[in-house]
Amino acid sequence: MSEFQSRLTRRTLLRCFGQGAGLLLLSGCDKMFDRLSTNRTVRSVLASAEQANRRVQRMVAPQHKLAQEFSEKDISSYFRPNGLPPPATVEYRAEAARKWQGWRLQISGLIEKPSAFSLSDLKTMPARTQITRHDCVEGWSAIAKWKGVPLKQIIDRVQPKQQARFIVFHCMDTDSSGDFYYESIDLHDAAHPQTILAYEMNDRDLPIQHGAPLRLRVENQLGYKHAKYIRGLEFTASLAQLGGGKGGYCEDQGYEWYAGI
Ligand SMILES: Nc1nc2c(c(=O)[nH]1)N[C@H]1C(S)=C(S)[C@@H](COP(=O)(O)O)O[C@H]1N2
Ligand SMILES: [Mo]
Repeated sequence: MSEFQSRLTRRTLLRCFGQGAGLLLLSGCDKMFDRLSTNRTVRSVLASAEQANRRVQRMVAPQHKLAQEFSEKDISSYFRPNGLPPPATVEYRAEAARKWQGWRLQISGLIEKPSAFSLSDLKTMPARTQITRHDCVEGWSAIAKWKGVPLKQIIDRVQPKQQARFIVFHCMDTDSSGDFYYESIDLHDAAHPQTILAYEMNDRDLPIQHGAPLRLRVENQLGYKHAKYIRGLEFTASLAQLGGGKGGYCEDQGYEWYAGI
């Protein structure tokens, strides 16, 4: 890796997870993964430890375990916007100015009914509101109220094929090298009652810095799983063919795919 590339990677990581405390953590991680990526045995041990973590969670909670919900008085007065900057394209800004009238949530992949939903389509579906705590891997948390469509309803409408195992969230924001943010969860977590596609935060339209027009809330996992600036959902059987092959932007840089809390 050239010095320029390694600086670029480090800057990307910092953007992904913020600054300050993250710097120490991530520079350690960065180095560790440089070494680990050349060591296949260690990598497969790590991967199986991650699977074990998911298996243990599923054993302890074979049904859906609900994340704690809070009351209005617990809502944080400040909720830190984090990650990559909002999409900088002309199209994104123009759509924001038109209140997303031309934006569509495109749903593709291993489904019987490929679909596209407008924001008002989503808003006419039965909604769920929840006050939950967001935990970022970097070590900060904040509580907010989220309103959106349970992902389960979308799943029921588009009818996944037998082979579908994951939902990939394609986002509109990119890092400095032009790579798009993306994330994925399995169909089990996607059907969790608190997993919602949120279009409101604290009784207002989702603000741009928090992922307008639509973001994921997957309350049993860490912050980086909560994809913002969503443009499409893709149902897949595997994650290998996307991005760096690890199922998400942060995962491609060494973070766990299953970020259970
Ligand atoms: N599209 C996109 N989604 C993203 C990120 C990002 O950079 N781009 N950052 C993730 C991280 S690390 C966190 S902690 C949360 C931050 O959400 P917030 O900006 O509402 O605090 O979004 C997650 N989802
Ligand atoms: Mo995060």
